[in-house]
Amino acid sequence: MPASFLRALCLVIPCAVFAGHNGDCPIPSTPALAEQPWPGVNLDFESPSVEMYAHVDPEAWFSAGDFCHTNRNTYISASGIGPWGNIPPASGNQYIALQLANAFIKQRITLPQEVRKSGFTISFSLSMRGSNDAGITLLLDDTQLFSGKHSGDFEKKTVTVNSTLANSLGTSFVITFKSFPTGEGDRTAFLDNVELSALPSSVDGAIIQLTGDSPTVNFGEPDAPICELYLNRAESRLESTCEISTPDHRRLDDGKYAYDPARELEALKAEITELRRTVNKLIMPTASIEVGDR
Ligand SMILES: [Ca+2]
Repeated sequence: MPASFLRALCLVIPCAVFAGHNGDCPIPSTPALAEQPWPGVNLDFESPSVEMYAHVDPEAWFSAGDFCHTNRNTYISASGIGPWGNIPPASGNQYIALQLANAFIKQRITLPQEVRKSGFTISFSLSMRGSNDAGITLLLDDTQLFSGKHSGDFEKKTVTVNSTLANSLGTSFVITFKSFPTGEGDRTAFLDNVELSALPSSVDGAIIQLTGDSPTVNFGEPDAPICELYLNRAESRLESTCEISTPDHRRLDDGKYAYDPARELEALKAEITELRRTVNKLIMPTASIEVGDR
């Protein structure tokens, strides 16, 4: 059936009857998506607010389907719709419905560097219209992470994006939920309460390890460093050709770290006093001589 004929017919007959004729119903290209901040916007489909249900784009998402089903692909639905089974939302008061073949929603989300390193989880809840047999497929960019279905009250699913996959996504990614059609006609899947959560970092902090016989940190140009910090192996001591200052702009050779004659004198006096006590103990049994001040 030619696409032009289908398009004309779609104007007078509900296009649901053509579901599955995807060869005649090309899927429109996705426009450049505005980047939403991590961990995503309107993931619980509470905006815009609707009464009962409405064919509207959820805020921050791009929603569409193939040509024949334009405006018949996605709904935002409020709870308590009898024909759809009175299934309560998994979060808030609304969820989204992907009704026909090739219906989808997409959102581009910023991926912070720390989340690229740790990886993250994607959890979401899905269900379907009671009399249907419908599912949902989840993709990150072009990578499929989940495809499945559930009937009855919303059921939570969780998939893990490990650090290897997360790091391959770059600084942002497109998350897509699309219908997983099990047949022609009305195959309405429900989606709600999408959540993205960073995995805990495997290590708190970081370790810098310098190996080799002469570990050195150079400051400045590689071939002409301004100064360097290096290990004196013989004395197990870090040494620097730089002057090292404290935050209050004192150098380490100032103050308590500097040579202090008065402090040295007091230390010597204490050592002498201790030495006298030791000598007196040794000579007392055999002599009456007592070592004292002169
Ligand atoms: Ca919700």
